[in-house]
Amino acid sequence: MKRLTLAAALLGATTLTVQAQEMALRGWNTHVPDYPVSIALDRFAEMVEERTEGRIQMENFHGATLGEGEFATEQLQLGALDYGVFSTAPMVNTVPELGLFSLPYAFRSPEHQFRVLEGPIGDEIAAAMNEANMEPLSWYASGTRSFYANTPLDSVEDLQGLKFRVQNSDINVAMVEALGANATPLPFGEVYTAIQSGVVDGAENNWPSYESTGHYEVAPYYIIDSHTIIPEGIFFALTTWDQISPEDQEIIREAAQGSAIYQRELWAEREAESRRIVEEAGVTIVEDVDSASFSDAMGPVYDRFVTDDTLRDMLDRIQATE
Ligand code: GTR
Repeated sequence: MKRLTLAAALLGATTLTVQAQEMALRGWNTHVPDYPVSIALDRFAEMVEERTEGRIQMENFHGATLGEGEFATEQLQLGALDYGVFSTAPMVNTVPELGLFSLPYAFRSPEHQFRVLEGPIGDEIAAAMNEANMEPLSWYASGTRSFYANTPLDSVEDLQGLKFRVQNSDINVAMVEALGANATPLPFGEVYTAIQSGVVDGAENNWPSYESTGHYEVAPYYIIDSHTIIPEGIFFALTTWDQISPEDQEIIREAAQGSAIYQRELWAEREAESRRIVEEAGVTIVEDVDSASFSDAMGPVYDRFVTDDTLRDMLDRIQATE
């Protein structure tokens, strides 16, 4: 009995020491500090530090100072980065299920995608991401992506033969090729110069990224074809996550979810604001788009990437999600 008590006391002491131990974590983000993602990620870090009473210290590195997205994604998967806000686009090659989230016109709206990610399919996605050393904690708004170029884009025909920068994923390349254009995968931070110097004719993104990067200055024709909604969220390296006590994991998960609610509010405001800024700067926006002419061309992308029964079944369930 005595021994047991002693053991229990020792165990208690060890737990206490572990809990009191400080962890210093590094967070990656590609965007400039006043972007909705960055502001919400800072809020996340503050909440974690406060609620863990300083047991966990968080340092966010904005503006891709720790490297561009493709590199940072690899670092996360290797456990060399602790956490950050990542786009799932460059993860498609390691987590095939995420490919479904890069398919053009697979989701009816950002809200539809949130319902999928926050429902049972989201649990399957998390399990698949765990296999690649990633733990998703919450999902941020990432808008709808459309094409823009340095030459007028009034219809799908205008894209033919042009060269577009895409995020680094085979699906994005296939999507652009299915539209009769050429795709060049490049890091996000290189797009402005690539358009300016004529390496590419354009790119594709949501309103806030189109505006915050200044891409609208060099590619002032934006066609709202709304081809993809690619998820982004706060992801931890599983190797880091596993070192955190269950109590602190709970605190961090809640903070991540709180920060996502905040980010979605900031996002809605910034989408409108960014559109206003680019319109005032004289960007030509084509709104009345024959979207069927875009989506009809995407058959080959689905044929090439939705290749096995597991993916086909998940896609059916995504499309059946209300
Ligand atoms: C943005 C997204 C970034 C990055 C970027 C890109 O919309 O927030 O994470 O993926 O697009 O085009 O590379």
